[in-house]
Amino acid sequence: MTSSAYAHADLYAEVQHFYARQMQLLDARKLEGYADTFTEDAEFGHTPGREPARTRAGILRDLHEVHKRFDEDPQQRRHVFTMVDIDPDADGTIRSTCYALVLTTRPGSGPELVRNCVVHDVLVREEGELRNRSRHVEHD
Ligand code: SDN
Repeated sequence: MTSSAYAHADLYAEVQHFYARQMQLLDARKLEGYADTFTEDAEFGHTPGREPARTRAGILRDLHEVHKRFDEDPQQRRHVFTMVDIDPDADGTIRSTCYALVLTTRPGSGPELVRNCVVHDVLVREEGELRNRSRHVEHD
């Protein structure tokens, strides 16, 4: 394979690392930290039929609302990103499509696969750091 085929190998590793940090923030319910990985004007749609959240503050409000249901139904969620395919644009924007497996484990039970998703991201760089400008999650 010519080197051009992996011209963005470093960027690919950086995106993977960004995703790992993002999902560990979400799964640890560090919702402010997770919201901080989006731009101020970001859009985030994660559930079919639910209006996407807009702006970082709106995303944080939405995540707190979605997580309220876990108060009555304690479970540990794990969002596992796989099959990451990135498409960097000349202007530095990165379109990224990947799979997200959403696993949940309730007290006394084994893990369950509860969602099989395709994630459509647009990533940008702010002050040298990757951030989501948009994320749209499709459920299989
Ligand atoms: O951040 C994500 C999410 C996510 O936050 C989700 C939420 O609830 C909050 C990245 C990639 C995938 C997802 C998927 C979901 C699923 C969604 C609703 C549900 O749990 O069914």
